[in-house]
Amino acid sequence: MKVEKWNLGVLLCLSLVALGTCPLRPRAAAFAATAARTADDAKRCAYTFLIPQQQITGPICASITGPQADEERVTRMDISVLRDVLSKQRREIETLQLVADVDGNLVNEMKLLRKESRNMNSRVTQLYMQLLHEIIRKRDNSLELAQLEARVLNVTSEMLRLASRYKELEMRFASLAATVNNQSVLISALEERCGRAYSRHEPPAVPPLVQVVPESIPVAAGRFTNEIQRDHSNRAFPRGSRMEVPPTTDPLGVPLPPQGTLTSDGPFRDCFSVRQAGHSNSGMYLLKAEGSDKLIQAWCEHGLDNGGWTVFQRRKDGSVNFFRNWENYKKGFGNIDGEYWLGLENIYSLAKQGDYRLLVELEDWVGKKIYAEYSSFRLEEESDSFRLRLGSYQGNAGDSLTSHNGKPFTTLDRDKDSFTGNCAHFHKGGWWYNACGQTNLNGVWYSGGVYRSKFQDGIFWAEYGGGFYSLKSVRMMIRPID
Ligand SMILES: [Ca+2]
Repeated sequence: MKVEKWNLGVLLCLSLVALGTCPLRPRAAAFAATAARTADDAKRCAYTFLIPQQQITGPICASITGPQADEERVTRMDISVLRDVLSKQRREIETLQLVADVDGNLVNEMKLLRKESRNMNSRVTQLYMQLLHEIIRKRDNSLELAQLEARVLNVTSEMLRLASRYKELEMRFASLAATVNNQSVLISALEERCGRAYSRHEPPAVPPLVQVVPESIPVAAGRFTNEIQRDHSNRAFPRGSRMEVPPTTDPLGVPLPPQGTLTSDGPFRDCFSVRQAGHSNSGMYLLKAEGSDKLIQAWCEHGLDNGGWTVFQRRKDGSVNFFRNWENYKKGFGNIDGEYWLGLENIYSLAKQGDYRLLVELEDWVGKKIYAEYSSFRLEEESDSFRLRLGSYQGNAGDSLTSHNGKPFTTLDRDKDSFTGNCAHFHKGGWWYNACGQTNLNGVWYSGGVYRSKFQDGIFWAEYGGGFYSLKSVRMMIRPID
């Protein structure tokens, strides 16, 4: 019964479809008749449907709205278009996927590159810093190098200079050595001749040694010493009979003179005039003797016995060689503020201006000062070899100079003494020798007092210490008689 009803419905439907008013919905129609594929076919209804036998258990619904419009129908073409579109979209999606994958790879790559770039940047910065450091270091190095080069150049030039100087000195040395050699030869020849001369007559003449005052030489101090010494404090030299003056003070009881300098005043006729002009400082002054055009630089001593003393000879430290020839003794030599000899010419000119007296000041190696004063002093002119003219003695040093009174001056190259040989050779200095004498204040400056030598060639004053005691300092000075 039911089957019949279903079949009836289908038929009805088909007929309605034929009329274009099939009540079945497209889905239902498709479901019901898979064979009806196209709209044209449906319109024609020329198909035979084989509907399976199905038991209808529920009510059969018929559509009351009628079939849908054609444009809303899904056709095979639509589906195919759709499929095309889908496949196209799928391809596009695949393409996009591909692109996306590629992009992703690119992004990763980009990230890696960025990271690498960052690393590279830091590396570049590091290298840049290193480079900068290197540049600075090299600049410093080049500066140092330049300095070193300059120093090397300096040292090289200095070396060259020294080398040339050395060569020069070597040549001079060679020349001096040759001179010395020649002189040695000459000396030996002369010695030989002397020997022959003496052997024919009598034994070689050596000047008689002046008396040594035995009691004046301290035994404990060591008798023979002429080595250069700096410490003389142990060289005691007591001389009992002449210890009236304390060792540390001046023989005339006046404090030691201060050092002075040459003033702009002057020239003066002598140091007494300097003193009278109001100058009370001892020092160098410019003098000009009456009747002479020659200016004389001399040391004026104003700290001794009211001052006004013109110092013409001074020994104090052995800094000046006094073993010199006539010309030197005539003109003068040495340093005005140190050891010096004013010159026989100058002494002569000064002393002939009036009546002068002479003061000889002596100092021993314990600092004791003694003096010998002569009431008058002058020299004869050069033609008479500056013969010494002395007055009477007074003082505490003993009179060792009177024996030289009236004697001409002798130097190593001008022998005017009364000895067979030249006293200046034996006593190593110019002096008014007799044959040869009791004193020579122009001898060798021996340090320490008692000295050892073949001849009495020290600065000795026989009456004070004997011939083998060399005084520490001496001064000879003149002043007009009051
Ligand atoms: Ca002689």
